[in-house]
Amino acid sequence: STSTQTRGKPYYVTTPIFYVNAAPHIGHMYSMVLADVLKRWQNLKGNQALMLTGTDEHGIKVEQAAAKKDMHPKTFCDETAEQFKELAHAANINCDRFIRTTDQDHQLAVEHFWFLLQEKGLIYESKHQGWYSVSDECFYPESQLERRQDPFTGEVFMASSETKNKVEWVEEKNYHFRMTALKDRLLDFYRNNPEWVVPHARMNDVVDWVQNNLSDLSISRPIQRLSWGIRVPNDASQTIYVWVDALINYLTMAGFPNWTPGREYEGGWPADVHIIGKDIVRFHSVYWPALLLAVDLPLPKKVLTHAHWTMNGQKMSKSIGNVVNPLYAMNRWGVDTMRFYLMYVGGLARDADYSNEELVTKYKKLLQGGFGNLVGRLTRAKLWNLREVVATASSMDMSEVSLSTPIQDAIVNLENILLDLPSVVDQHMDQLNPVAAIREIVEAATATNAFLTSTAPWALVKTKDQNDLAVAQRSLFLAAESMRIAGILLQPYLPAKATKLLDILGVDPGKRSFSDAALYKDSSYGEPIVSPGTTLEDTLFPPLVEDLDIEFPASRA
Ligand code: ME8
Repeated sequence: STSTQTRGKPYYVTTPIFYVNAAPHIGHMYSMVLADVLKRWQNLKGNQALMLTGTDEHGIKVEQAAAKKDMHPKTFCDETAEQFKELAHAANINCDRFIRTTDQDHQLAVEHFWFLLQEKGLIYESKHQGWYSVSDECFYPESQLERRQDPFTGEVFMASSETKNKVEWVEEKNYHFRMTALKDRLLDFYRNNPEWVVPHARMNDVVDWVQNNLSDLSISRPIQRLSWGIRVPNDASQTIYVWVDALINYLTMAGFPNWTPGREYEGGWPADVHIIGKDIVRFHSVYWPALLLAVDLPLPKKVLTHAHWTMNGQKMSKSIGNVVNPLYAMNRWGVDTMRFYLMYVGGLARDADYSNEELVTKYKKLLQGGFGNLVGRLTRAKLWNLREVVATASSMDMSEVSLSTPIQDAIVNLENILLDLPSVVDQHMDQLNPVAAIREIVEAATATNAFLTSTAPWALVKTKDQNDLAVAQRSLFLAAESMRIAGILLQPYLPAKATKLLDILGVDPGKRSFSDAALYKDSSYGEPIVSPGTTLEDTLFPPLVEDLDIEFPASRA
């Protein structure tokens, strides 16, 4: 991948674009932070990287939500899109574009894509009848429906057995995409790329579905039923299906269709990874590759699917309303605390239940008790000066120092952890597992705390013995190295807190890239960098508001 990088293809990561039918919640922030971490990781390694997020504004669902508020759809979209933008900004998401499907260049990209499909003879017109879910914006085959009853009104209705959302019978004339023509190519692609969908277990469902359920896809709606969307080129009586419109956003960002022949990759396409929730796997792993194959465009390299945040075991959802407002949560707990909690506890394979109690526990134990405590021990001790420790210990002749066996073993043990840490973290990132990666970093901090407890440098410096002093400096230096390396590796996760950590340690801002995260590579630090507006007394992980006994309303929106 390094060679493609230098040839000019930036790394390119996307989130889903979010429906603007309601305000954002923690689940949306989770997708954003995952993408942001992957992008920042590439930057840390010196690679150019692009990240895209944005809003999905067309379709029946949004049209109805606007009507409910008696607003013009565009005015309604402007308002909610602003909230998602605010979320991206507040969560420190380093996106290169916030796309809206109402953007002019996107509309042109969608129209162009439609022409290409038509040119290939893959669009035909026919009568369509089936069960449509407005909430999911898709048709379901009879086999995937169940009869449900509204607990309040007693009304009996048909619903998707997967999402439990209501469906309605629809008969209309519309355009179809001859997706069945792509069946063999899709199955070949899956066979040749068995690791395409991450985690792997979700790939099986995809293959199974294509083998057993693939049919042609209805890709337009009569304007009587949907007018809020992009018109079918040359047929003003039809609106393009919102999912076709939405998926193409990933190409719009990459500059499609205004590409210089031979240099198409410059805009980032093909995407390195689409990050999506497990609820939209079929759209991204069946419809999307089918559409791309149809017009001979390269497919995204990976689809990273994540599980859901639940609230008391139930999926958090805009329609149900059991949501945590991320802006409120960040305000209360801090931006990086939230990013940490989401990344550490969130599930790629399995759902995770959101809980403020757990958040507070993790904060205290891992951030305050881990990194905060360690950095405090290293820098605020009245017993030593970190700069002096680093300078002395890094040039120490160890053959002159006598180490007890337990201390010797403890040093070797921690050294081995730190020698491996950068590459272990990098491998997890390569496998799109930032959860496993951050857990390794946290474990290194835990090991470092245990190391300091066992070597007890604070006791050694008091004995006035020269050898004891050397041993103390030696072990403090190793602990400082651990924090320097962890601080560098944490930057993609906790951009502000990791920067502060490295400032407190006095690590030169020019020495904070992935290649600097090597044991004993840097001996120039130790003098704290005090940035404007802060003082040395500011703790890295201060007590949470919860600890201060201030009354706050429940965190629900
Ligand atoms: O599906 N836990 O938009 P959407 C974790 N517009 N993540 C969650 C979540 C939860 N409880 N709820 C939502 C759409 N998400 C389409 C996508 S893409 C071309 C079009 C996240 O507003 C998750 O990433 O319903 C999910 O896939 C996305 O929000 C869906 O957001």
